[in-house]
Amino acid sequence: MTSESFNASVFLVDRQVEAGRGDRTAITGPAGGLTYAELAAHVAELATGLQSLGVRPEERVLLVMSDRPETAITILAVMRMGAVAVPVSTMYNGTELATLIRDSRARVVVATPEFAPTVQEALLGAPEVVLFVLTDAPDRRPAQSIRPTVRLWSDVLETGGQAGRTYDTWRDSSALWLYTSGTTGAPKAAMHRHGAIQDVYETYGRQVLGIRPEDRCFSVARLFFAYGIGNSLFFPLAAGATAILDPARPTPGGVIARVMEERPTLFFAGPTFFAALLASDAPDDAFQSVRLAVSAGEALPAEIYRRFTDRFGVDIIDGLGSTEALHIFVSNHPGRVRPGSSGTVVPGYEAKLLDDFGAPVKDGEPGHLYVRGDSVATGYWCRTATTRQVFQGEWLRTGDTYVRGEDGFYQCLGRSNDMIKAGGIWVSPMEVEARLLQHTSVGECAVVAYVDADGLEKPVACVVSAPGRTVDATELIGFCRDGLASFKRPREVLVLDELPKTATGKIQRVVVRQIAAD
Ligand code: 3SK
Repeated sequence: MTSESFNASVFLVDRQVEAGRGDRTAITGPAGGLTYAELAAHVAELATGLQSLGVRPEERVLLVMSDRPETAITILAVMRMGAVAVPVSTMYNGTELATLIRDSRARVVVATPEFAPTVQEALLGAPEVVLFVLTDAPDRRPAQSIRPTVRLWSDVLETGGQAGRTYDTWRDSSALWLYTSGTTGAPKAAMHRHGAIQDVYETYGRQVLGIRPEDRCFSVARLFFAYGIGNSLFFPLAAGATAILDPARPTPGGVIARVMEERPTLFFAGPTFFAALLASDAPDDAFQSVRLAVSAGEALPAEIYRRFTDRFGVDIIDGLGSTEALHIFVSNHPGRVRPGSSGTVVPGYEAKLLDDFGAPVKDGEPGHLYVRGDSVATGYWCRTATTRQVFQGEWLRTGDTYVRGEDGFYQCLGRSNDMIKAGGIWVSPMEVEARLLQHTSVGECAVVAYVDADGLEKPVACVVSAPGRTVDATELIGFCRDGLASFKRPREVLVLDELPKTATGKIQRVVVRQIAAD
């Protein structure tokens, strides 16, 4: 219902205080901790402070912030005062950031000190910004400028004083914009409603993760990703649990140290990071505290699942989510995992597979995956043509090709535009990659189409060797021929030092295709 009052910040924080959980830990980690009562007070203060500086409901506040308590407070305060939080990747350079600030029409930018120089550069190309709020660096105050006004975050908090009024947002009010470019294309903002935040908690958070107040959540994906903000903010706070926030850039060594120190019960990462953990010298009992690991971002190859669960003794549930859906809508379930499959449709969502002409495909046949559910974004900001292609009525076109078994389990065949037609038959890159990963010499791989001199597509494998191993291309092709229908085997194997990845750790297949073509 459009005009039902609902504020995601009140749902996530104030509700816990009202339920008598004020003294429980909401946030912990190396950058500091907060109880729910402290979090609620700071969120209210910052919301009031921002309002008193002229920040208005409905306008965008863009955040360039590492994962720390101030970031959670800022996101929640912006939502509480009815403005729209736009957390963006901290990996952009000044020019890229300026493009996003202009695109979002944000008049306010908030940053943590490590990104101050990038933001300062970006502001030269973003004339509409009137206020720049910087969280405190112990050794320096920000330089003042004529435009925009520069304020210290702690001063804004203090100005806020006693808690102000929550803006009367509705379920359908815009709460959060998340920029996505997929694996190609210019970033565009998926616009999410306040209600969608409760929706992802009720569907995936509660019914799949079974998250409870005793849980401690730690996510390798950062707060500026849809995956990360669900894992580190929406799910733990909605459940009255604890979020572990770490401002450091995640590396296998750093994450292992944090896991052993903070003892999370839920651990979230993507296949690339699980592979990196396997390649590290992490002790086998490093994940002792974890009751469940979650993988998303890309389909988790069965071989990485098997190696990780064998070595660390922790089960991984793989799931499929997207920025447009806000979180995961197809997933394996605790105790009901099928390795190599994305699982079944999460309660609260519906999925369908269609052929190229829009007709439903039978179980066992590949089709383009569409999903519907309440958490789906209202569209992309100022991208009408793309919005119409992707958001089709109630249905969201995911851009993935999947096959559904009779038992309702979905298996990823790849992005729809990554499928390879070899000898007139469709080949799933994922299927060939799953076979390659069974070979002990393969650490990571990506299979792409190479167009030969006759204009015909052939699968080519780009492979990174496993630590201490050497790849023998001929042997590897024979290994694939033994385990797959012959037409699916890679015709060539290229050994690379690393695979090109996006900021979110997804393989950039466009770049891999260029490498294969050269
Ligand atoms: O990046 C993804 O694919 C993803 C996975 C889970 C939840 C949200 C997202 C964007």
